[in-house]
Amino acid sequence: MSIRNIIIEPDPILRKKSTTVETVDDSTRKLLDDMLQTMYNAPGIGLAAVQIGVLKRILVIDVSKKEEEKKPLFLINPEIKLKSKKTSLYEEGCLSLPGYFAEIERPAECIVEFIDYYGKKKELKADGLLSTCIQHEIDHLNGVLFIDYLSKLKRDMIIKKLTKQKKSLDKTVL
Ligand code: GNR
Ligand code: NI
Repeated sequence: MSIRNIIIEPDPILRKKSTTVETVDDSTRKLLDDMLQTMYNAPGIGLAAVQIGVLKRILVIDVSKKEEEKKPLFLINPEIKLKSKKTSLYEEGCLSLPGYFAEIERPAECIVEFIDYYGKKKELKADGLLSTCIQHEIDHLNGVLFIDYLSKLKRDMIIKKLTKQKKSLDKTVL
């Protein structure tokens, strides 16, 4: 297992649409294991493959609390089957937008169909933080970031600051 580099906005990769996984084999499971380790290391509660530069429809999620036992979820080709009319607000963050947080409104509950670690088709009904996280991660697979739900003014300001951060980092590295 290895920790991979997380891609930070702005980066055109984050805006690409990820492709469907055709078969779940050992290389898929190696990727899932690397993603989980990268997510725990960050630390974060979810990670989409695109965030480590792999344009495949693959997610890892673990919304268990620190004191609780770990509950990793592996979702391949996730598809939202149902979204509740009721919405909820969560303060969202993103490992690709370090240091930025915003309250985002999304359907409170959802039912998601996916393929698991072993290649089996599964269905999951989610609410609370898990529901929000699943929707946040599926957005990544479609090139969408949570800042896309903010006003253009706020979004542009965040992107501008991240661009500056990257430029000054480039200078330190050079
Ligand atoms: O670690 C994360 N926390 C989080 C908090 C609220 C809503 C969504 C998330 S996902 C985020 C990790 C990440 O960027 N996943 O793509
Ligand atoms: Ni994210």
